[in-house]
Amino acid sequence: MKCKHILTAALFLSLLGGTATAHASTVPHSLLYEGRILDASRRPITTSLILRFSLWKDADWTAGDTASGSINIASPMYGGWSEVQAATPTTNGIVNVQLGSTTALPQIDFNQHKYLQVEIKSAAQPDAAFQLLDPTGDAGTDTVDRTSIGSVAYALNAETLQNRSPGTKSGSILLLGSDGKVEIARMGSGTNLPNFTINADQAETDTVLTFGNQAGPETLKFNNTAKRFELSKDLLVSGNIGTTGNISGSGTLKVNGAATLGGTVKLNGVAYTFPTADGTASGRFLATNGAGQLTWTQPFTFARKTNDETVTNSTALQNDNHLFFAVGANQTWIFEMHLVGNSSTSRDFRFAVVAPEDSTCLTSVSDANGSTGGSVISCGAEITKIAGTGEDTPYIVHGLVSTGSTPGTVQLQWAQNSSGSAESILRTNSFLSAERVQ
Ligand SMILES: [Ca+2]
Ligand SMILES: [Ca+2]
Repeated sequence: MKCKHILTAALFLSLLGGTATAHASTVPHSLLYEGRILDASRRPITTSLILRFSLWKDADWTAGDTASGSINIASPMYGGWSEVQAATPTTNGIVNVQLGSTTALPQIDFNQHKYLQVEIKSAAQPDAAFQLLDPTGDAGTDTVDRTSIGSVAYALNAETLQNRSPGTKSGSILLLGSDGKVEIARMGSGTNLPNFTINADQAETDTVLTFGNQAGPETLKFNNTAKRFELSKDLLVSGNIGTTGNISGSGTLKVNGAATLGGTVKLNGVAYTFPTADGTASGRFLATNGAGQLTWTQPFTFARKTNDETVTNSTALQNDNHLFFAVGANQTWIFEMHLVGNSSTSRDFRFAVVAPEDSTCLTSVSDANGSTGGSVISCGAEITKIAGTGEDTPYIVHGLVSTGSTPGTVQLQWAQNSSGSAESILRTNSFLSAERVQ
């Protein structure tokens, strides 16, 4: 290759456009080539030209770098990029060409793209061979046949930014991993910021924080539709859990420790309101009013005589000292008394069971073998002539009391059926048991 008529008088190479603060993708990925084309008599060439540009590893053009007039892409010094452009110089022979406009420039690697080779030919002779635009004007004879790209193009591949280099040391510029993401190993263990926001631009409906682990990732998600946080697995809290709203779930509520509940408790759709204090004695039961209101109650009651009780010279019914029990309003009780009485055959017994006002009563009395007895169907009515035998004799009193609006006491009364000085006695440990049935 010879360059008899053309040589370069000037050559400039500069980066096109862009600013230091622009994002990398906004930097025009091209280089500006500017040269002044003169002929052998150093007169400007102003006719249209065809220029071929190529990048190389060294400055020395050798014959093997061209094969049949084309760039030999197999040459070990070839940088892997070339393009052909048409250009018409100005009247001074100045030509400006934007490299990369027909064939995109590669990512600049200065181990591969150190030198720019420029070749030209007249546009009027497109079939002619390209002529090397040799900086030293010897058509490739010496080892300086190409132009060093120089530091200008480093703007496309800067070694430093603000005097900081890419790397993994303190102060280095962070490099993205192969997937274009920050490598986990390069991420710090935390941030000094007091607040940290994900999905800060609110571009996504839901926000998900994922925790990787050996079994698989688990997530903490804010479900924007349901307006709630959702955990993909269990939650264990060492401290307390507080809420101003409801707690609901489709699973089983398990409490290994104590549970404190206030207000009502709803079971199987029924709301129960519990008493605000414990029962007044052992053995009390909770009873409902049919509307879920629970109260402490004593469905069974018991009383016994703690000493003998004696009546003489009286047929006036008197309260037994021991055999009575309390009843509430609107309750129904059944009772049974097992008595051991001793009255002479001439004195006998009479009995009655009294109850609060508005109550109804049914009472019967008999001895153990059924040889004497009687019954009444009103409260306080007397059952007379219950025969005495002159010795200890078992008697049984059965009955039912149904109260009205007045609570009070159901009381056994008794006396001699016929007055006399002989003692009529009810013995110690005679007893009653009563059961509330309504
Ligand atoms: Ca050479
Ligand atoms: Ca040369």
